[in-house]
Amino acid sequence: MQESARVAIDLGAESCRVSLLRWKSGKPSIEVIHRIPNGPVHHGNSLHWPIETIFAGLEDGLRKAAEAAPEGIASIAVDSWGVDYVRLAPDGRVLGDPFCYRDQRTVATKEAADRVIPPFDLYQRTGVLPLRINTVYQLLADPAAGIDAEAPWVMMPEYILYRLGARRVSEYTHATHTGLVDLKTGNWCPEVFKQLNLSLEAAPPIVRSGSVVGRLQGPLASLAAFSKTELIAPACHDTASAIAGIPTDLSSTAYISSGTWSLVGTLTTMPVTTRAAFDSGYVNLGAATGDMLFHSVINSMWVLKQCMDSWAVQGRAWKIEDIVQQAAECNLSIGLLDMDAETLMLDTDMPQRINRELVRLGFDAIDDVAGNEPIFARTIFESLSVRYAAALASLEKMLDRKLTGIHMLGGANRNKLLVRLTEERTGLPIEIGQTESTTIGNLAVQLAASESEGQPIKPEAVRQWARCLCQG
Ligand code: LFR
Repeated sequence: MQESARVAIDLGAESCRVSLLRWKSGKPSIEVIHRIPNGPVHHGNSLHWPIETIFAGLEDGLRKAAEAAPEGIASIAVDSWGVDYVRLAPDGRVLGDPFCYRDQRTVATKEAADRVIPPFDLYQRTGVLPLRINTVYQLLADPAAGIDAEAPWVMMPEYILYRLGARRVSEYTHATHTGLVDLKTGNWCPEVFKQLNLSLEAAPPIVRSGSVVGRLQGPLASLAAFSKTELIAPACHDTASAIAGIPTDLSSTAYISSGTWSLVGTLTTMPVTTRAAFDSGYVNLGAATGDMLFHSVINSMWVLKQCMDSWAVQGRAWKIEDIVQQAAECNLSIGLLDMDAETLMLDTDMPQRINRELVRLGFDAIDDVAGNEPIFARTIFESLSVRYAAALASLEKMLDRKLTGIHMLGGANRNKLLVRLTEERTGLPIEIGQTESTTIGNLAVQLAASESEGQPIKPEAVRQWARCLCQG
């Protein structure tokens, strides 16, 4: 009998993918069966995710998967970017489109929270840097937007699972990015909820990566391929899934997972919450395999994507491959941006934001006219590679570990220029990993869960499945 298929759903800030794993003569084959564009949308002055459009697109993808896999689909698992969540009405329906983390409402709530719990204290308790985007500051901002602070919430990928028939849960790796999980217990930190006057009852129970959280229900469940489909919480945080998808040992290697954000760091067995780690901008987040992701969260391709969107509106559309190629040929002396500048995290008018930043830092502005787009791109890549090198230098110092290489994942794999600049600035060789490592990690956790008989998944099993899927 043919081995059952499995579905991995990866929600991305720029596009969402439905991927299908099938087995042919014992060999895995993974196909992106459906892709839907995504991006935050403006409702008046605020930024949201179009949840109904996303869900409808995923349903289309799941129907395609059912058609393509007559052998049946054993499980579905969902991961996404971190920190955003959906609030639910008593009947389980969504209380409006969820906010996007870039919405500026958290500027005020973060300041208020910092007065109650100093950021370094919160860091020592939760391992999480006080990034404005974190769930904790968003939950605090809900009442001002007229949202009931007692309304139950659920993070985005767990919401998709919930809507497909699962119970409402918060998966551990993803929960750690909220800023509300106690590093010592791996559970919600009741003191932080209390000090910030947040409702602990509104938070979902935390479950381990690889937990079976229900069976597919509703109209899709009537399709033959979905008659026995389990819903699994993978590492619901996409970065944790991406790292779970790396088949090689990371003990002396750093990872750079590069997409909308770049995550630059390595795996550690214990959290590191020293002053130096805090000052260098390193977070400690849960990994699917029991250890910790210790990395810096760096604003990344968002900046270029925003520029490209703004040029496209003016009839200056570029393909990413073309702009990268021309950026590689720019021989100008170029300014360097501070990639952590708050203004570069916001949306709209990115070329102007870049120019204001360049001038603030003492460099010349770039004329925002047709033909100069690759200069903007080159400026972004140069600045990113400098930021990567700084992050890795402080990593070596903090861990007192010599790094021997970098494992690079995600979209940047296609960007030879960024790879070259990063090698030059860091002096480290780069091993190019999978572009879709998140999907591999999502599936590896599903496969490890399927043989764990309800027990915690074994790190070795996840790595073994990742190896198997990468070779497929
Ligand atoms: C990457 C990512 C990062 C997280 C950022 C915001 O997609 O999940 O890990 O810090 O998005 O949620």
